[in-house]
Amino acid sequence: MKIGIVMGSDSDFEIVKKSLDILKEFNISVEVRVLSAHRTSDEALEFAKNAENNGMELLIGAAGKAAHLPGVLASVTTLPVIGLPIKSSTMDGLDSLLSIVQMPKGIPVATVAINGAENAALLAVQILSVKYDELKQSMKDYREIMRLEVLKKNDKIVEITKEYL
Ligand code: RP5
Repeated sequence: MKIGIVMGSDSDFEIVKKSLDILKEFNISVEVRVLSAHRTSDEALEFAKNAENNGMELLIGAAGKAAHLPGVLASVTTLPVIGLPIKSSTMDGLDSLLSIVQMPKGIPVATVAINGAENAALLAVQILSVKYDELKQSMKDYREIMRLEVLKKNDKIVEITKEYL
């Protein structure tokens, strides 16, 4: 199974890398590109148009500022597109979030939180798990590990706050 991740600039990579690490945990291979909706629009469109034929089952588009990239990708493919707003400007990423989430009807982009790279990857896994049963089990295991980690943190805080009882 394979997905594509397109980011608008190499300056987005530090955040995008968090998606890659999670996708690796789930054994999902990823084609990664730096393609801007504005600065390399032909190449971005070409990548999205050919994504399905090239074996990709979903796209993540990561961009900041006037973040048109995920919407532009979504306009030329029927693969699901997840938008990852990057905090890369003086507006704290709110510009990116609104640029990505406010798609016109007909061309949806499933938008995660500003810099929410982990959730972009997890949502991708969950979408693919409709088709791949093994991902469903892996996601259940992932959540169980997360649950146990939180409970461990709870135990620690309960212990160090005993004196306030
Ligand atoms: C967007 O502009 C990119 O996605 C990036 O988040 C932002 C800044 O790009 P650079 O000026 O760092 O290349 O297109």
